[in-house]
Formats: sequence, C-alpha cells, structure tokens
Amino acid sequence: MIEKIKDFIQEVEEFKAETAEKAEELRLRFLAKKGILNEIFAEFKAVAPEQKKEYGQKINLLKQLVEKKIAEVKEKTEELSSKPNDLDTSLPGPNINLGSHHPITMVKNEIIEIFGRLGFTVAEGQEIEDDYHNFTALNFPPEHPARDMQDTFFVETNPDILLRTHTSGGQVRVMEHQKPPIRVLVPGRVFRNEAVSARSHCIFHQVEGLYIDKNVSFADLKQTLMYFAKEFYGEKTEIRLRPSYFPFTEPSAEMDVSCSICGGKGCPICKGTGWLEILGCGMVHPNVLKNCGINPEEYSGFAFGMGIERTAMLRYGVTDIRMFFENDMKFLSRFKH
Ligand code: 2NL
Repeated sequence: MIEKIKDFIQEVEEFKAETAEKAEELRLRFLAKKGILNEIFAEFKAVAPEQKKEYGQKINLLKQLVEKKIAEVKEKTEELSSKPNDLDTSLPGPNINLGSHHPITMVKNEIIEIFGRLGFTVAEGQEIEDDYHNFTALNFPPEHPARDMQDTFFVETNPDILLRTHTSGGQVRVMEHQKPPIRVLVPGRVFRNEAVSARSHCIFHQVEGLYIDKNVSFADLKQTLMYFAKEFYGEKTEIRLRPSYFPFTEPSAEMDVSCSICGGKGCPICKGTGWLEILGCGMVHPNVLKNCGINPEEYSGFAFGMGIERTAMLRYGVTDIRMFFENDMKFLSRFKH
C-alpha cells in the first residue's frame, strides 16, 4: 500500500495544471466521495499501529499536494479572467515594433514628390523588356557595346528579351500611347551585367524623367533640374552642367550639384572638388521622338536619369551600395523616424 501512495504522490507532483477542466479531473480522481483518497483512508484503518505514523504522513502529503495543484490552477485562471477588469485604459499601450520605409523608397518618394509639384506623373515600365524598347527605339546603334552580353542580362532562350538596363523603355511606351504634352517620371529597378562592389551593383534603381511639348528648350531642362536640386539638396545648392554623350539625347549633359557636405569647399565625399555628379540629361534625340511616333519638327523635349542608390548614399552617408540589398535590420532601423 505504501508503494501505491508513493506512486500517487509522484503522479500528482508531475501533474501539469493548465486548465480548469484538468484541475477538476484531478479533484474528482482524488478528492471525490469515491475518489482515491477516501479509498486510501478506508484501507488506512487496517494498517498496523506501528506503521500508522508513516502511512498517515504520506497520505497527508498526497492530500496537500492535490489541494495545492488545484489551488494553483484556480489562481492562474482567476488571474486571467480578472485581467480585463483590471485594465487601466489610461496607461500607455505596449511598445509595437513599427517597420519603416526602405531608404531607396524614401528617396524615390521624395524625388516623385518634388517633380509632382511641377506636374510630372508617374508611370511604371516593365523590368523584362524587349530589345526594341530598351535599345533600338532609343537610338542605340546595332553594334553599341551596351547591347553586349557582357553588359546586359539577356533571357537565354530569346536574345530579343532582356532585363532592362534603364527605365527608358517605360518612357518609350508612354510616348507610343500618349500625345504630347508629356510630363512623366519612370522610377524602377534596373539590371546591368556588372561585378558587384562597394560602389556598383548589378541591380539598382533609377528615376528617369521626360518632358515633351512644343518649344521645350535646354533652358527649360536647366531650370527644372535646378528647381529639383534646390528642393532636394537645399536652397543654397548650385548646379553645373558638363557636356556628355548618350545615344538618346542631343545635346547631352551630366549635372553636378555643389557638395552639400562641405558647401563646395572640398571634402572626401566630393573628393576635394566641391561638386557631386548626380544625374545625366539632355534634349531628346529627334530619332527617339520619330521612333515613338512624335514629330520632331513639331515637338521637342528633355529627359534625365538618376541612380537612386547613389543619391541615397550621398544623402545618408552610406559608403557601401550592397547595404541597400542585404536587409540587415541594424542598417534598416537607422531609417526609422
Ligand atoms: C544616367 C543618364 C539619362 C535619359 C536618361 C531618356 C529617355 C528617353 C529619351 C531620352 Cl525615352 N532620354 N533618358 C536621358 C539622359 C540621361 O540617364 O546617368 N542615368 C543614371
């Protein structure tokens, strides 16, 4: 009999009291009228007098254990059910971990917002393009090096299909479907078959802009981009245009802004020059207008393109472009506000 009691003690000790139902089961099994304890008490009467002390202690221990377990569950469930009544609605709520926009998204949105004030709307092109919209319509000659496998990711089974190397195909599609005046921004992800390093990546983001109407001049281009530079980099920002070359614009230029870090005096960020190169631009080439069904005798326009990563690196002092693609929580949480 003593062994049986010890087994019950062990059973109750191991009992995990989680729900009121489980506790009730335990109570019925041990404490009910026809429960185990009453059964043991009945047997206890027949125990020899010299063993009564040992038996009595063990039986008491068992009873206390059962009662303790039941009390524990009661306490737990009461605690839970009484919580709503104790709720103090004047206390501040629990800390909810909010996410934040990715820095590339933040810079992209800011650019869209600034040009939006000048009447530019947004169009999304497509990441998978055909050769015509990515190159041919944009006046790339058939043998242009950008069309090389070394520079562009082509779909293996079809040399006509590729991952866009710029978002310009998006503007081509807008021109094909819409009559001037056109004022559109095409932001998006682009791909180049390049080695990845701290300064360049095979995937990056661009915003390109296109403005087409009657009598659009280089002065309009300059004024529009100066407005953008002052809005984005600050009122004191100066701009400078240097001649450049793109197949799709003529004339073409690179735009620099005075270094916002040193104010133009020269620092490591601008490599001592006082200027930061931020975008390429130019007057849309007449061949491009023609290819898109717009008469270059009647209309003219300007276009520009800028890399978002480069812009974000300058703005946030990020020195490795790869950080934008790693989803490192420590890096991303810097951009919470
Ligand atoms: C750069 C330079 C540029 C354009 C993009 C463009 C688009 C059409 C027609 C003419 Cl449909 N031009 N886009 C023009 C000049 C420069 O981007 O360095 N981007 C990162």
